[in-house]
Amino acid sequence: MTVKTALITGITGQDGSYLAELLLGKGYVVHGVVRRASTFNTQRVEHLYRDPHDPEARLFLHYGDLTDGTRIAGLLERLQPDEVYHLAAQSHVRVSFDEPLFTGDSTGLGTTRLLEAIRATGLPCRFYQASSSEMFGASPPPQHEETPFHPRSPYGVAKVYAYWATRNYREAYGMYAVNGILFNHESPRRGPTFVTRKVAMAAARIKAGLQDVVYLGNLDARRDWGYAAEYVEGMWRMLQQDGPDDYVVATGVSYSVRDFVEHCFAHVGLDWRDHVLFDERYLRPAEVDDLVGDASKAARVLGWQPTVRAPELARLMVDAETAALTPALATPVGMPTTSPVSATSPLLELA
Ligand code: NAP
Ligand code: G4F
Repeated sequence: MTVKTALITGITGQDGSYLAELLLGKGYVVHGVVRRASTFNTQRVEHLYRDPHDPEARLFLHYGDLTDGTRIAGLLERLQPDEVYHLAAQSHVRVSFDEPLFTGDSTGLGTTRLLEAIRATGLPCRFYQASSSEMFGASPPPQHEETPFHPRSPYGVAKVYAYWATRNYREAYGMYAVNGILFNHESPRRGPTFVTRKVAMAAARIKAGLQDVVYLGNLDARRDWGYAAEYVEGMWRMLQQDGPDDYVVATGVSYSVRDFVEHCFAHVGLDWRDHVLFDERYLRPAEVDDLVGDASKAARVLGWQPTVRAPELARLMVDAETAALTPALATPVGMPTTSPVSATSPLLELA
């Protein structure tokens, strides 16, 4: 049997790490693009990594940045992947209001750099674009593949551009290029400034007596939160079909931020109202009020279905944070190391 080769951009992120696990488990050789930083940013994949001199090694990492198209093209030409999963992006919505140009360059144009490199090298690979429910923005729920886009942030605008670039390369050049339109998905590996992880960390730390309060913004927004480990299976299935298409991946159920907070705090026996304070710095200039995905096409065509909903997600994320704080249980769920940032890092306050 031929061994397939995959290239993952954003392998150091939440989804990249789960996808790398999935593909290695299926026997793939996996190449990941890592951007250079002054600190190590590979914590989420360290448990998968083996010395490249080891004949058993099947995960290989390469420096590269979405803003450097020449490097991306060079990697594609050298590695000749069968499947490219393009997950890298400036993925934080609030930060995209602070850095709209960088977000447009990396999250938007970064996709065209990859597509154009694939076209120019003539590589017959399949391409996955990490599209987002944030593209629907103000369009009322439930949202599905035909729902008009109305993005509400520079991030959403950049993702709409990348979505259409993917469709355009499919239509213009016959490429197997798909958009996975994923609704919010979370896990213990979620970045600590996204609301679910921020709240799960706070609930565990407050219960342990390490802090008293957590500051949040809009508690009324509703999100369709699923479990990231399940969503990467949907990505893989999209690239195993006879032809390319676009798919929504979601649970079909939404909860408010307030609901999620309540589930996290109740799980450790606390009343959230005693510990949550408002800070306007966490509000966005424009908000996405209500996201509820209709993933019936993914269920019908891909046979993909989620099993974890927000209340269970809240519990498993709080349990992982509690375990990370408990020396005897120091290996957090699914992770070889603890959080990539300290829970008191000033960076946590920025978004
Ligand atoms: P994430 O944890 O923020 O990971 C983003 C990845 O992109 C990281 O590996 C990051 O590297 C890398 N990256 C950022 N800028 C880069 C650049 N200029 N060059 C190269 N790499 C760069 O995001 P995620 O939650 O795994 O999401 C994966 C993808 O799905 C993203 O495109 C996101 O926008 C999209 N998406 C996510 C969700 C969700 O709910 N999670 C929903 C819909 C769509 P560092 O590790 O060095 O920061
Ligand atoms: O966790 P969030 O920052 O995620 P958001 O904005 O929905 O974006 C995530 O999901 C998108 C899919 O729809 C992805 F494309 C994107 O890459 C990212 O993964 O915020 C969720 C909600 C928002 O309404 C926000 O206003 O929580 C609200 N919120 C309230 N207080 C907060 C906070 N969000 C953050 N990050 N921090 C707060 O303190």
